[in-house]
Amino acid sequence: MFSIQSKWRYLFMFLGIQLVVMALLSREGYQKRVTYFIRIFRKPDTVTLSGRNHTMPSNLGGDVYANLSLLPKAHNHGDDMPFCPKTSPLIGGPIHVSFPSGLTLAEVQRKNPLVVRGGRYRPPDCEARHRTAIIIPHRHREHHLKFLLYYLHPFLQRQQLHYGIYVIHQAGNYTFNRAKLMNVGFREAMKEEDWDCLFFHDVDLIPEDDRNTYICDSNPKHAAIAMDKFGYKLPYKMYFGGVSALTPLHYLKMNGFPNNYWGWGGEDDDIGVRVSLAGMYITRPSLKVGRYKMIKHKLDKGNDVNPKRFNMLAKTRQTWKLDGMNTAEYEIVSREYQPLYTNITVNIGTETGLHPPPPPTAAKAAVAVPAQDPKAKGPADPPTKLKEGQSQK
Ligand code: BGN
Repeated sequence: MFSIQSKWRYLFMFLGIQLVVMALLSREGYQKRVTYFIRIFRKPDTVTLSGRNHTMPSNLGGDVYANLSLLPKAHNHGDDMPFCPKTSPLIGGPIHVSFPSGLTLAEVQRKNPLVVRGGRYRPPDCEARHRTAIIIPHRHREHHLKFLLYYLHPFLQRQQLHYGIYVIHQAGNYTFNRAKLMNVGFREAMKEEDWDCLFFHDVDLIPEDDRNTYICDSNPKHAAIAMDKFGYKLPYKMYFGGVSALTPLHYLKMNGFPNNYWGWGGEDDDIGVRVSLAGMYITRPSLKVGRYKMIKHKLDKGNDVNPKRFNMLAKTRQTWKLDGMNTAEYEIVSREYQPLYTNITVNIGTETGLHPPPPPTAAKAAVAVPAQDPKAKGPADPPTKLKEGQSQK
């Protein structure tokens, strides 16, 4: 017969063992439940390191800089660094994007202490699995660039990428040529480092979800599938504008991008057509993830709509091998390693070439009308006519 005292002893022992077993078996589940309850009491835009807040409504995105303060303050680049995990634990899903006034580049720099000269970054605590170069065609958009850098740096760090940001700045005032600038960016970036993926990125598009990973697919990827200006939908099936990602091999296979689209429109469609002419197809992230906010702006000076784009686009099948990476002519004006990006200023010439001859009217006047002979003055020259697509500037 058990005494009352020994009965209690056995009961306590039994309960104790059961508790230990339960704790061991359900450690993972228990942690999840505790995290769940903790998260309920947190502010909605706090992004956790576990990155398990993916179901957050998209209008309640998190602070893009959350998590990053937890990274080691200095690099630990020894030989023994492990590879980063296949899915970064810093990923947080939707990001809150707004454009506060008063932001400065110095502030962006302060918030990104691990970014080094030229806008390069490597994860401090693991060996990145991917090396991505971001190519940004640019002219007179410093205000947009500042916001893009503010969001893009932490966005890429959360993805644990080894990355570099290149701003390709078109020199002079001649009509803007986005696709040719991207050819320049490709060649100049590849000269510097063995990038395995290149993201061709408009300066005014801010990614709104860090599950949109800036790594390449087996085929060219169109990343900006859902922009706010198109109601977060693809405007048309073949759309390839905004942000796209290609490996060096994809790029060379399609002979890069066209060099002769001066002004707004059509060049991205040409690039999309090149993808299929080169025997590849376009991949895309999901609509939920490939979301972008566009920074509002007026139509650029020097980037008028290109009226030739329809004709040119109709001929891509005949022209893609003759015009592209193999014919891109340009002159580098300067290469500056800024704290947050590499700034490459380039002369890409005009529609008539890299060193266009002086305007015919001026040349004719110099030959036919000697300056000192007023009697020799012929009828007045007609006003110089601007070429199609050329800026008024
Ligand atoms: C399209 C433009 C693209 C532009 C998108 C979105 C053309 C060629 C017409 C045959 N394409 O219409 O360049 O990115 O709109 O704005 O204009």
